[in-house]
Amino acid sequence: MNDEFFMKIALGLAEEAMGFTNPNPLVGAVIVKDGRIIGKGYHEKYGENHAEINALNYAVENVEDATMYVTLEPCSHFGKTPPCVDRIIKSGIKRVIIAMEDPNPIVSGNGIRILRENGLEVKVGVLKEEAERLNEIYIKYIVTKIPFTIMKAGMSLDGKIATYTGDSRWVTGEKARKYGHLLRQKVSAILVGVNTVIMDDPMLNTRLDNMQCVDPIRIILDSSGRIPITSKVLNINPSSTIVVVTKFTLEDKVKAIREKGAEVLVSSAKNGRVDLQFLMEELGKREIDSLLIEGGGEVSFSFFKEDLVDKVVFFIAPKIIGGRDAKTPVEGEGIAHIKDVVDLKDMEITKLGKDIMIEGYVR
Ligand code: AOF
Ligand code: ZN
Repeated sequence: MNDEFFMKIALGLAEEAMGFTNPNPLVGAVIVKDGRIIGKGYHEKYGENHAEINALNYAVENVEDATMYVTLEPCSHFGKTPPCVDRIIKSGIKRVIIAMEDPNPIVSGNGIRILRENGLEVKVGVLKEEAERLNEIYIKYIVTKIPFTIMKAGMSLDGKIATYTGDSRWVTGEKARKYGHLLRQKVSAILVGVNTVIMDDPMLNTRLDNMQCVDPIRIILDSSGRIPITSKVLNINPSSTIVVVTKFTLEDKVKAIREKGAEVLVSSAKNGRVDLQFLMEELGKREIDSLLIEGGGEVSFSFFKEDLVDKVVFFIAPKIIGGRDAKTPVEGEGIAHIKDVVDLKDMEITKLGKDIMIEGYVR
């Protein structure tokens, strides 16, 4: 169908800005007249023009009587920019095709209503599922102010993330690891436990060829302050690192971390560990709309236990590692009964080189 054809183009445009708009949505718009595209635009960067305005500004012909395809309901409020609906109405556009309603409480239906009240023809719901998936982060954050949380793991077919000696480079292949970097691009922050920093000393930045990368904020859970002062996250771009400690961390260590240029967030404690509910609210306040959990197994289990995971992305390599002491993606004390386990839905399988990626959402 024609509407779906043009909406797909608008969705593709929206995706171009992945990583640059958080905590605002990814939005694309296409203007069509007599079956031809005469304007295209997307929300390129947080705080800048909305997609609709860019499409109007970049239009190569008079847009009067044309149709606009936009992946999110046009806004009706004065924010960083004036309301898009006013500009659309003024432009003479006749029809507006919208993929999804804006969950933002200050818009939510008002944009659609105003367009209709001004005599424009409005259709809502074209490629809605695709649009909702594209903005899964925004949809959760704008309503809850808690980050959308993705748990990621790379493992062998027998479910190990490393050998029993701790060797983990590399379990999955290059394509899967590249996809992992796309996930880092998509989110505002990456979170790991201090054991991962001690064992692997990761950089936790985004590395993608032929693409402008945005490095996420790095969050290290370190309740008793064991992070090595020499670790990369404290020495390379330390201002983007937040070390989350509790009152069980010595004042001297807090001072030493701060002297490196990283932030220390003193969290309330729960059973001697960082209180994750507190942390999530705190991150939400800092406009961190999304979080990628990259291990280890103890940290991942804690997030599941507190019901704080929204999505899982598992990369499975065609390898058997074995070993009763080899680490697995989710550890902790585990769950006693099958009736209580974490249930997933909307599972999707993609082949990435020799590996398989499985994505799903927590029910
Ligand atoms: C965007 N880009 O293309 C559209 C948005 O912070 P502001 O003033 O830019 O407003 C952000 C809100 O505008 C956002 O939550 C959503 O409700 C609406 N639409 N936002 O950043 C866009 N169309
Ligand atoms: Zn707008």
